[in-house]
Amino acid sequence: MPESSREYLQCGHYRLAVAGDAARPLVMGILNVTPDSFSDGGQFASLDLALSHAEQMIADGVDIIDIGGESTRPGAPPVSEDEELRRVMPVVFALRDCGKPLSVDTRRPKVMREVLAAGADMINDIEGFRDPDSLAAVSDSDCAICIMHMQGEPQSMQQSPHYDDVVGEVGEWLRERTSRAIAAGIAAERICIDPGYGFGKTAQHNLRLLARQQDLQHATGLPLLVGLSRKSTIGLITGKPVEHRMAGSVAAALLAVTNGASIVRVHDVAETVDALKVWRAVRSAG
Ligand code: 7PJ
Repeated sequence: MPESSREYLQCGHYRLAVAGDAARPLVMGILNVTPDSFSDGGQFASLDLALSHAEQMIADGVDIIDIGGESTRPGAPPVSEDEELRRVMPVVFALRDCGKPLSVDTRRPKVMREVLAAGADMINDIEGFRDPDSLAAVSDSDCAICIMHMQGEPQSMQQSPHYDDVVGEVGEWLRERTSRAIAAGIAAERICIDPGYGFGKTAQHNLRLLARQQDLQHATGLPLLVGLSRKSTIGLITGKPVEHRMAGSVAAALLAVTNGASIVRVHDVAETVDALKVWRAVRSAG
């Protein structure tokens, strides 16, 4: 990983090594509590199922649990704030002492405030904290934030994504958003950035970003978090439906890490953890 990188990400009371000798690639496990989520079909909609899924991820070696109550798949209908809170809060309360940092995937300042008060360690906002109140909602805590790039809105983002220079534009946007976050009082060691694979991007855009991902890391000097797991670009390359994209997703996670990612957001925790162990063993033998 590049020398200019920050060595750790402050994540609530956790300090996660993300570069330097103490670091290894980290695995963020996806815990959806959305009845209409596009890849696990609401399988974990009930609290009990969500908690047993979390327990399994912990046993499998997850580093961060990312709890999401709003489906952001292309064309998904919006979920009300009350419904989002109703889905997410019980999971945060139940897992707050599980020993792993809890991230919450939300775009709403009110949800951010409530989950942080309940003990969440990280806010993962797929809108990159565009809502004017969202930076204020997180500035008074020591949570980590993930600033993700998205072109457009989830309902329409895949209609006609366009860039003249996707790597340059995404990098510039992330840099600008990061400056705003720092100006709002958020320490740089609390921030990671994400190119937002699949969010207002064609498969060609995603592949170009993945191939040149290191440039994004260099543009900001901040740790990169990336999510490619089961996404449609993997489906397009392999010709596989969403339930058969595990191997393609693990390959993409390894490439993402090779190209500078510090954290990979995945559905298949056990498989990704094993693949990264092999990756590291080879790396450290070099
Ligand atoms: C991402 C996300 C991603 C971050 C989703 C899915 C769609 N958060 N939330 N990065 N994707 N930070 O899981 O396929 O790529 S929802």
